[in-house]
Amino acid sequence: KIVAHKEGEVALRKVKRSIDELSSRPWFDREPVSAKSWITSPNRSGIIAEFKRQSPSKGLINGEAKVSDVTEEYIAAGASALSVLTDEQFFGGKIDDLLAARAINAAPILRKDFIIDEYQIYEAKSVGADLILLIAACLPPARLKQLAAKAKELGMQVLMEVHSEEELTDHLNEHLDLVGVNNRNLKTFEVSIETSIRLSELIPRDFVKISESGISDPATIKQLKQYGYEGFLIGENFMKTTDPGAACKA
Ligand code: IGP
Repeated sequence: KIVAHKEGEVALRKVKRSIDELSSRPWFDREPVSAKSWITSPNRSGIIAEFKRQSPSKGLINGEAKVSDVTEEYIAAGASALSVLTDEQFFGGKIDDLLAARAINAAPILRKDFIIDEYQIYEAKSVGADLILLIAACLPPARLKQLAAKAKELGMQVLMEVHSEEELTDHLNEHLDLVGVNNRNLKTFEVSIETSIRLSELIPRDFVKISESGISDPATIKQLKQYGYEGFLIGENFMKTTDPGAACKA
């Protein structure tokens, strides 16, 4: 359902703005920073702090927060990277949210969306994204690999998201930089940290391991570190408060 919706959305966006136009936008020529190095830096928390207004599982999370304020505060609080939802339909985000975050942050920014087409990768680069998300559940392995290669060609890094053993083993390829295990089942919305623990030993060492979703306390992060996780993608837990930046610090 999501993939079908995205196909339509991308087709419309392509009509409005060509890849040539995207390539001539101001941020396009910026050299991306390395998410891998920021996330593994000992001076930072490993947290990839997400800006998320709403979600299909929770509805409205935060309708007030400003993307520029929140992202700046996340980084000041020690976050290693930012994740900005750009999906409108399901998450109430927009591509300009990433642009606004880029304008005031030097830290790596993830374009968080359902990427199914090269066009969206050019679009990500044109607003200054440093890395993109590719979701194994949304893409056949050969297609995912092709899209990852395109992102690398444009100088961005790639985070591949998986939720099961099969997705992981079927989709691994040499163009990926980080592998994220989503603790949330996208079909049932159920969250279990055990998913990260179970899949940890199947992720080859060349990839930085990220645990995604449902993380709400420092003890969980400590536990995940013991299984080799270096990055922790957290959204709701921060965004549901009136001061997401302060929540990230705590
Ligand atoms: C953040 P949480 O539970 O901390 O808000 O989760 C992030 O992992 C989640 O937003 C996410 C997501 C996705 C959203 C993970 N994978 C794919 C949209 C698409």
